[in-house]
Amino acid sequence: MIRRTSAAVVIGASALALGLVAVGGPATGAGTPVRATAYIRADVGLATFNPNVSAGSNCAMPATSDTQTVSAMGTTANNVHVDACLFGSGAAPGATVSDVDVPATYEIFGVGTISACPDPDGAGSKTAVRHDHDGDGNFEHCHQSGYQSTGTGALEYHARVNNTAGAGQTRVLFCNDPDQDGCVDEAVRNQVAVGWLPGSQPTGG
Ligand SMILES: [Ca+2]
Ligand SMILES: [Ca+2]
Ligand SMILES: [Ca+2]
Ligand SMILES: [Zn+2]
Repeated sequence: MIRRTSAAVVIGASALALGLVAVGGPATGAGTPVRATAYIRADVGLATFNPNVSAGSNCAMPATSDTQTVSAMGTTANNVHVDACLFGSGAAPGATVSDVDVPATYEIFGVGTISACPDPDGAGSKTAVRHDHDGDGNFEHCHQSGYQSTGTGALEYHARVNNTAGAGQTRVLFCNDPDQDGCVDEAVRNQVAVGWLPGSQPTGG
């Protein structure tokens, strides 16, 4: 971390010498993460609106648990939107978006699956991939090479979890994951939990 900080200062100084720096400090996205925050997004105004999650839930004021009725078989109707941020040592305590753009993983335990793991920059060079390492038909990993680059939700990491299998709990770990093998071995991590309530009679399936 000390080496990275020094490198960032050197880059900042050389850029300053060239007259390119309007504000101080390293560029957004540079640096080493020291803190992660995951939260449940209420999705106000969307079909997936989650009325019992605080509308203001974000990386500064995270809602960390939710109860949700299971989605009907074959649907993602009641999926839960889990967002996250990674912060470097220079981030303000109340920062609501990431200042570090590095590889991250969502990893779930319990029931359900990761139903969405969006590519952070669409056709750009960043990547997102889901894994079902144990072959049980559910995706327990979502690996992303960086935060969402542009648009609504930029500078945050995004995923969705879903469950059609019945009542239970999903624990969602989010972490900076340099080795892309999951969060259990990582120090910079955070989590949320979703409790799933039995639904009405499943349709289809
Ligand atoms: Ca891409
Ligand atoms: Ca699996
Ligand atoms: Ca790891
Ligand atoms: Zn994986």
